[in-house]
Order: sequence, then C-alpha cells, then structure tokens
Amino acid sequence: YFEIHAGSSERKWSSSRDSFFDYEALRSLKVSSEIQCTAAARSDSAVQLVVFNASSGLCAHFRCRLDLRHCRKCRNANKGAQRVWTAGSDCWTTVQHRVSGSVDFYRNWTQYQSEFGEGPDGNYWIGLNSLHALTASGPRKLRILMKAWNDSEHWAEYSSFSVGPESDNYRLSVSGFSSSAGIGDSLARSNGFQFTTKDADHDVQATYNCAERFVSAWWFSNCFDTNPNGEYKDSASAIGGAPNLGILWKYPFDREYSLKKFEMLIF
Ligand SMILES: [Ca+2]
Repeated sequence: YFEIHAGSSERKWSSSRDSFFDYEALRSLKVSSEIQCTAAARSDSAVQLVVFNASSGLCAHFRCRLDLRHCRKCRNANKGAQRVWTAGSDCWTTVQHRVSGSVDFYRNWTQYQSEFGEGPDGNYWIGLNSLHALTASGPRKLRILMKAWNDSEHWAEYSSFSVGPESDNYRLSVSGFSSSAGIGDSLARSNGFQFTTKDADHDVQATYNCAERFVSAWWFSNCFDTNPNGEYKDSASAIGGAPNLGILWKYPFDREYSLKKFEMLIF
C-alpha cells in the first residue's frame, strides 16, 4: 500500500542518466509503477535516486555515498547508464579534478584562465574566468572529494565560495567549513589570497614563487595547506616523499602524502 501525495512539500523527481558511482543501495521492494517507487521514497529524505524496473516490478532506493546530502554531478550524458530518477534537478558542477598523471597541471597564467584537461570525468580545470563568472552573482557552495591510497573517501565543504575578477587576480573568498570525520580545514590558509602561477607571482612569500617551487598553481599565501594542482604522484611515490610536492591536503594527511583522487565541485 502506497499513499501518493501531491503538493509543495513533496520532493520532485527528475529523470536522469546519472551513473550509480556516487550512490549506494538502501533497499529494494516490489511495486507496480514508477510513481509508487518514488512515493515509497517520500518518507526517507536520505533517498536521492530511485530505479524502477517495469518488467520485474523491482524498485530500488539509493542514497549518496559518503553521507552527503546531495551527490548528483552535472554531466552532459552518462552514455549507457540506466535511466533513473534523482531527487531534484540541481547538480554539482565539477571545477577541478585529478584522477591520474595524464594531464600536466604545471601551466602558466594564460592557461589557468581557461579550461583544460579531459573533461569533468577525468583530469580537469574549468578555468579562472569561469570560476569568477560562476560566482560573480553570489557565492556558491564548494565541495571537495578526496580519495586516499587505502581507497578511503573523504569530503570537505564550504558554504561560501567565490573567486574575484581578473583585475584582482582571481582572489579567493571561502568560509563555512564542514567535513567528514577526521578532515580539517586545509583551505583556510588560502582564503583572501590571489591566484599564482609559475609566471605570475601574487603570493606573499617574498623570496620565491610558491607555484614554481611546488610545481603547481593555486591561491597561495606563504604558501599553502592544500595544493590540489600539484604533481600527480603514482602509488610508488605518493607517500613519504619530499614534502609539499603532490596533491596535498594537510589535515590530516600532512605534507608527505599525495592523494589518489581529488575533485572540487560547486553548487
Ligand atoms: Ca612570491
């Protein structure tokens, strides 16, 4: 027996081609229609995705992995993915992503102003001009997803994120930190600082260029507690090498640990 309510308090479900990667199964049940499948999810706010198989009558409910409230990523098409329904039509836009060493991130100012890489599913940078444009009308949420070499996954979130204009060298404003267990605020040290590349030193380290010394490009102060655009290290060299080189998030990984995967998304 399922009660179906229409009304403003009910969550809206949108058809989607999301892959299941960011979700984990909560339960499955037998129902007779997709409407019943979504209605059955109504009382459980953790459910963020539903799948209904019309031939078997099987309805499955999924929630976001990592205890996130909302995990849907903006993607043009996940070709081949099953047709599913997700709660709401909003999604998180990937602005930076590291998954391997196949794209060089040690680039100059002009290159960092624009998009480069393999697209949001691969190694990717959306570009400083886009970051400014996306946050110019008001701050957005920033979410950071991290995967360590033991395959544990972690997140950090900032309730307010914005990037200034080119005339102010894309100054970063970030605040409102929260995170999964054990993750500390490693971006605070970059708050209020301009962007620096190897050919454009806007950091506050007087004797050298932080981007040049740490083979990266970032909102450096003197210099950083996180270095997402550092060199990608493979499993053999990611842990225990020279400090400050690699994809760092200091709290709690510290400065001799380069993460396996790193992704920044805004909402
Ligand atoms: Ca400097």
